Amino acid sequence: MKSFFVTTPIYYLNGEPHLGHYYATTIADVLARYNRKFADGAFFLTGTDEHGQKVAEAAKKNNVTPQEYTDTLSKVWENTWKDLGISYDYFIRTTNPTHKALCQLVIQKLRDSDDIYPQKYEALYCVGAESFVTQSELREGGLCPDHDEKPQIVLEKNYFFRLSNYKAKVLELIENNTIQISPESRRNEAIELLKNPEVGDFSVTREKVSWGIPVPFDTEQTLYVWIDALFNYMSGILAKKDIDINSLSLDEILDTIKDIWPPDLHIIGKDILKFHAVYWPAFLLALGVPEENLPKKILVTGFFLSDGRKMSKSIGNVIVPQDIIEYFNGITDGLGNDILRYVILREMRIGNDGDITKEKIIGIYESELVNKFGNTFSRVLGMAKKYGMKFRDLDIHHGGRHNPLQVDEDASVNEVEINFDLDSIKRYQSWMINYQIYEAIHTINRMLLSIGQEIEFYKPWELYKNGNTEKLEALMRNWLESLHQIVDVIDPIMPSTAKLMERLLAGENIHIFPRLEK
Ligand code: ME8
Repeated sequence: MKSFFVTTPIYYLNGEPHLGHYYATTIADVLARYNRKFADGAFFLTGTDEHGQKVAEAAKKNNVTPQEYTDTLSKVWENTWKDLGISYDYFIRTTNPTHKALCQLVIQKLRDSDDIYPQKYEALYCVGAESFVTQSELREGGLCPDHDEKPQIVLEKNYFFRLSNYKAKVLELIENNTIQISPESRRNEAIELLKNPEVGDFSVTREKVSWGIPVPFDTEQTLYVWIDALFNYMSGILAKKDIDINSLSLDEILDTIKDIWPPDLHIIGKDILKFHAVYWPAFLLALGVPEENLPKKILVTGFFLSDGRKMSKSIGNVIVPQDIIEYFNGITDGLGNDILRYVILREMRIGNDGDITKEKIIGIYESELVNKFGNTFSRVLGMAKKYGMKFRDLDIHHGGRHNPLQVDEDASVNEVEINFDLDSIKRYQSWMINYQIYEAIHTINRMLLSIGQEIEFYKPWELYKNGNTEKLEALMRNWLESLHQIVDVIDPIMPSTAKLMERLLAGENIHIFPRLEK
């Protein structure tokens, strides 16, 4: 059985992780955890993009060699994800020897098949974006659209990739959804790019950038950092499996990773759509990778803004997740990271831009985590305690919640909107299978709301007063089972909270989301 293969972009090492990187990585983490728990397992790959001009310049600024610089900083990134409980299966560095060997095999194969050719040319290059830009893309003042930099004029001999030979095929694969792109607006953008005659053959090597993977057939050249970067999605699996690729063909290589390859989901920011939706499939096709072995889906996130602009290391307007996490760690029992995860996934529908302020986070914390999650748990568990019923004693079977109608056949369900039934879990799963975490969270909120509505409708305090124990027990069993199911569905999104909730259900006297002091 193939596991769900999910990737984040590999991040440039010209700074430390900020909220934008945390966002993409958290989405991947939630989906990996979901698939491990509810489906056939996951392989979750993340890492760092270590070559190229931008990283070389950052190293120089710090008076160290690029290798020393990347060794130190990649550890910072890896440790940040570890500290945040990000459940990646492998952390790929593009300075990894297996990665380098794969890239050299790739460029050699492209040369042998005449998919690349040498050419002299002059163009504009933005180091911040590690990308060639055209005059028409520049902002006012001749600046790069995403960075406060004037592009450099580059005059070099490079090798060019014959993208023009593959554009029609990639277009067909996107139009017939062999490669899915979400949201729709980004799919349309990719289609536009593929129809645009200006998007043509492009340079895949650099002559004057020494910090890169050497081109095996031309000692003057290194690989363009983006070609190098994209192949992390393949080399990451090979490195994890510790496969020596030196005597293998690409077909044999793919055969060794077929329990994971192809990628089910690439999570990327909207700034790197062209590389993933146009260049990446074109390279794979040029290498002879069959259609069914191409990436299945590209999920394109919007930007976190700060002061109305993209939060960016190059611009320097970043918010780091740790500041927010520490604040909430001070209030809760170490749930700061979970709270931030919840808020960013609940607040930003994937694809939209957004900003997160401390006020916004506090608002959502109070209205949902305190008032819905915390409140429902303490209400149900408080009643169970008062009525002398323990979770254990009620013979609760996982997933065996009864429909409230079976509890009281006379009850008029029309009088109250009862949404929490066995379908809620299915609804949650269908959102998650479609990577709609925002909607999945909404479903969980509806489940909590329904428990509250049922309590108001059945008035357990009256049943207790009237000595209607049988009905009271049946209801309490349902509510406790509902809480158990909430723990299951919240686990991929807020794993530490789920653990605390389990302890609560086991009878420990703890408080998950305390109210903030005014
Ligand atoms: O582009 N809001 O790396 P990178 C949301 N190395 N997401 C953001 C963000 C923001 N303000 N800023 C960054 C690169 N990101 C290449 C990728 S992949 C083969 C190579 C996220 O460090 C977003 O997903 O500049 C973006 O695509 C990613 O960080 C990588 O940014």
